[in-house]
Amino acid sequence: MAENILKTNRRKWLQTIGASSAAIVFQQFFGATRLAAQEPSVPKTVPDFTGPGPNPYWNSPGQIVTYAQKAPMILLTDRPVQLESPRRTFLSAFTPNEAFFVRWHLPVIPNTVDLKAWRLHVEGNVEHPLALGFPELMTRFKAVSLAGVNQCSGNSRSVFQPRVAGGQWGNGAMGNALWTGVRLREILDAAGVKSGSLQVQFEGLDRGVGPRGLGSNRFMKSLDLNNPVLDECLVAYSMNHEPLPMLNGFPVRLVVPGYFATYWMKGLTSIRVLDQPDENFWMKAAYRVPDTPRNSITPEEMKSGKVATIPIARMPVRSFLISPDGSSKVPAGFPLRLQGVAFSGTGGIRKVEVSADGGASWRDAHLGEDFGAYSFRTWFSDWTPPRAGKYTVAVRATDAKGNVQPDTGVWNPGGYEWNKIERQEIVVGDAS
Ligand SMILES: Nc1nc2c(c(=O)[nH]1)N[C@H]1C(S)=C(S)[C@@H](COP(=O)(O)O)O[C@H]1N2
Ligand SMILES: [Mo]
Repeated sequence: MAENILKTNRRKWLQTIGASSAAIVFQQFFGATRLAAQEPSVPKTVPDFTGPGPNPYWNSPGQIVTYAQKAPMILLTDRPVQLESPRRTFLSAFTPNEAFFVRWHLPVIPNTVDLKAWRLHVEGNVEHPLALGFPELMTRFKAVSLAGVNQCSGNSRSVFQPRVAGGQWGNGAMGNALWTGVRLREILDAAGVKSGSLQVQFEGLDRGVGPRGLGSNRFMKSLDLNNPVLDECLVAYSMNHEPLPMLNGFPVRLVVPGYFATYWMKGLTSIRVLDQPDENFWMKAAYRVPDTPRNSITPEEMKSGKVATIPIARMPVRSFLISPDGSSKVPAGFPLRLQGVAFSGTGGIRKVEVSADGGASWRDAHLGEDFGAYSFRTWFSDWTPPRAGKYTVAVRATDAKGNVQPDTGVWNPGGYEWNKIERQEIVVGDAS
């Protein structure tokens, strides 16, 4: 009896696998006259018609894990939790909440938040300290929505040469969502910032000692009160029309349009107005970059110990080829659609260009819908590889300020702000 159940289940399982892999089998052995009808199987050896494989740096080579409220993600570390989004997540302009990357610094993160007890504290150098309940936050201030890319400063860190310490992210430490919330400015005005104030500090609900024993028991980041980005910041309670997943900062997080994610405080619990510069570990020691062009230096300059640093700020322009990913060899004459996303922290995307010859010649791609200056902008370009051979597809974006993606990398000890033109090898086979 038990054995029978096992067998039935095994057959069902094989059928499911067979159905989903049929397309893959067909793609990889295209040219085969027909598929084996009876015995669905997964390819065991590398078939002749596979490609060179996805760009090995695109995603970090972690194990696939499934956390509460999340789709299968690539595990970078589990304490603190760091999950990377798989490449195909970025085929659309908005990143689904369940596939949105996850990065925490401290090991103890909130599992649940009792909204009845929860308060957002506005304190420090203010006239009227506030303790806002969740319904009060939603109703007392005007609801505002904006599409915005949240990208980790260390996105793509795994390509740095020489290697640097820190989470070895591929390109999947980024995501775009429609954030809805209230303006930080309205909250600050309600509390009344006292004159002589310098910065506003944000603190999250997570606790515990940071990596290598560094940092305080609390994650805190600050922005200068005279920084114009404060007028664009939201305290967001909604992500793509849903409550935020716990791992992405439920119940509210700060949204700092155009800025790297380190400022996008999750599980925001305190907004604190300071009359002294914030010297906590996460401002004074972490997330600082050389005060040089592109925030880049050489390892030798680094060793000299004389490099002045500044807090990391806006994201440089980037673009990505999402599909094809190089895992399939493409038949000559096959009409491919090159597609992906682009964004910039310094103004919307003006242009995306693609190259099929490694950057020797370029042509304009079509841009998808414009969801605002801080959103992902999808792009596509149809391309039919004429004959068999190896092609290097490259993609480069230009933002509204005229910043063009460079063809040189950067280096800094944090492994931050990578934005070199991306390349993907595509192998085209002879189908005749
Ligand atoms: N409370 C809290 N907020 C945080 C962090 C954190 O460790 N704790 N990390 C920041 C950094 S560095 C990143 S990259 C983003 C990650 O956001 P996500 O997990 O929603 O993708 O959260 C930011 N906000
Ligand atoms: Mo980050």
